[in-house]
Amino acid sequence: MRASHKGAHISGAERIVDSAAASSAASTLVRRALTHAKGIPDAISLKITAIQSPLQIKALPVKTIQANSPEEGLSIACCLLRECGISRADEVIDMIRTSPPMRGAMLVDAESLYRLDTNLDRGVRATCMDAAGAQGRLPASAKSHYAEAIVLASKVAAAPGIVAEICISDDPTYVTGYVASPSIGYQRITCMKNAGDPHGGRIFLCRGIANNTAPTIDFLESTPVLVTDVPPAPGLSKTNRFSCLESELSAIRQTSLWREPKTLMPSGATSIATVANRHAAVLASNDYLGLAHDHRLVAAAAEAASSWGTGTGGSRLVTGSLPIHSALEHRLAEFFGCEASLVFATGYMANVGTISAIVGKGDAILSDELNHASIIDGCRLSGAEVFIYRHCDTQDLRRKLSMCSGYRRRLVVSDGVFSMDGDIAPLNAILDICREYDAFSYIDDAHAIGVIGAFGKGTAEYFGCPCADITIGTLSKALGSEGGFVCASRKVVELLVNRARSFIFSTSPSPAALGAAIAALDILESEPNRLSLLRSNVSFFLKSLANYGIAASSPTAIVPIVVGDENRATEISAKLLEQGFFIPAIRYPTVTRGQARLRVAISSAHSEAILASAANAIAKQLNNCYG
Ligand code: WAQ
Ligand code: MG
Repeated sequence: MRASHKGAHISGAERIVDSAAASSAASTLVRRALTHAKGIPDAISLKITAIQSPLQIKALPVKTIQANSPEEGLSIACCLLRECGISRADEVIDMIRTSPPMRGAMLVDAESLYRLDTNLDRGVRATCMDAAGAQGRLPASAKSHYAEAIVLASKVAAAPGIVAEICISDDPTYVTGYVASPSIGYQRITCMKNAGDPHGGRIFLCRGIANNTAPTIDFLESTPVLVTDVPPAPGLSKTNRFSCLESELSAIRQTSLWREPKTLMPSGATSIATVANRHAAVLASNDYLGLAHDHRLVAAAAEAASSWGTGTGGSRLVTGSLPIHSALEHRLAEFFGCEASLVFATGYMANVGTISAIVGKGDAILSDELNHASIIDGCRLSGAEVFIYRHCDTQDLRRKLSMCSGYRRRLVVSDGVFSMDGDIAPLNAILDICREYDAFSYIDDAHAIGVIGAFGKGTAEYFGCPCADITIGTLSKALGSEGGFVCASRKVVELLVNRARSFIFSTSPSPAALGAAIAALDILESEPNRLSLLRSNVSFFLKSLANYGIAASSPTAIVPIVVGDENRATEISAKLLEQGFFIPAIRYPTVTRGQARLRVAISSAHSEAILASAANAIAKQLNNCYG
């Protein structure tokens, strides 16, 4: 097949197939002609020739060599040509670099470097060849450089008198070329020219045929050849393909921001585990009420799994909504006193999906500077204009919001309890400001639920004020399960079902997680003593720290102990683990640079003995480091 436009060549390709497959091969080639990147042809010529039993030739072995620049690639090619016995290899490289555009290859004598082909504008064309079997076949439209080149090079290497071939593609986007010969095989070189350079060429180097080139040219142009055992298209070798990642990784290592999860073997209780092979008290978990190991949650999860299965099989909109999904949502709406609720697979998804569904281009978001990453990501994804106000600074919020009257919608977003600082957003003041400037209010109560408020209902209950228009919660912290949820009006929830992409395109939470969450809400309601235990644990821990002269405060379960330097925070955390306390160091980007800290998470499951010894160990470490 040859396709052209106004006489100019666009594309060409050939196939060798059984006669029975001729018509389908023909239509494949025509389709390719019509969809070639170089343009739409005004003429396609298709020639079908009958051939008898083509010669079978085994494909050359393939190897890929990484080159980082055209200079490097060409010097590798030069070395490979020398390996093939071409002593004037550097002159061959010059020839191919300066060759005029041709449809075929130069046939060059390896000793004299004279051209032996006679049509200097065209060169010699290797044709009448194909890969045997489906492997290595041309895709219908796009040309596969490798698949074509390995077939051509394998035929050329088998031609009488040919000792080596060098090739650079004339495709400006394709910089990989090769040197091939019967002795060295097919050696791909990943960079032979700069991207964007349309220059390419081929040289067939030969020996001993200067007086009679006919058998060689005849073989190249007219002998039917099927190339067998074509190796599949090679990627670059792994080491090369991933080497750019390695430099990124080593950069992270050097900035002392390297992260690696520690293996944790639970003991059956929230407060104790084996962490990185060390028996340790755990002061890291958001399981604030010690429910994740409560036998009633475990039983509820098991029961839900046995009734409803372990997985939901997809998004609720596609594969259906289980009764246990709506059971939990009714329970959540009832517990938090809102019209409706919607469960997401994670709290992260609840934030990302909800924010980007509620606001978009033409809207304004006012976001506290210390909001959780999932809020930040939701804001970015929404396409709304984002204005950051100073942490819990209602004056700054009001000033910025007052300048947003020109936007379609305004949304004020804040954590209820800030995840790395443990302080509480001034919700009542925020609600007043939202009312004044006709803005939606949005509170993420992930670290508030099960922690603050008389019944653990979060920030609104804590202040005794109405809920925000939209409240986000998670099932995964004080509720000991997994997943996120939204509490809002029915309208908001209906909008989310239709617009929140993290809801629409995620598999819905598993029955086990939902069952455990329902059990957790029951316990939260029936055992308010857990909340008071958590609170007395927090104040006991703060008092213990104060006894060592460490000023820390928190109205919630999160006690940040700011160290500052990232390295030092990591070191202290590692030392504490050696002494049997798992207290993570929190660093940038979770907190501002230079604000690295130990984040102590208190649970009702901690004993006072654990808290006292943890305070003691922290004090020793801080004194060591400061001293
Ligand atoms: N016979 C002889 N020479 C040819 C032929 C042919 N059938 N087709 C092209 N040439 C010459 C012509 O001068 C071109 O300018 C030059 O070769 C390059 O041709 O493993 O795409 O078709 O990934 O652009 C190498 C693949 C791809 C490396 C080479 O060559 C790999 C390529 P192109
Ligand atoms: Mg080309």
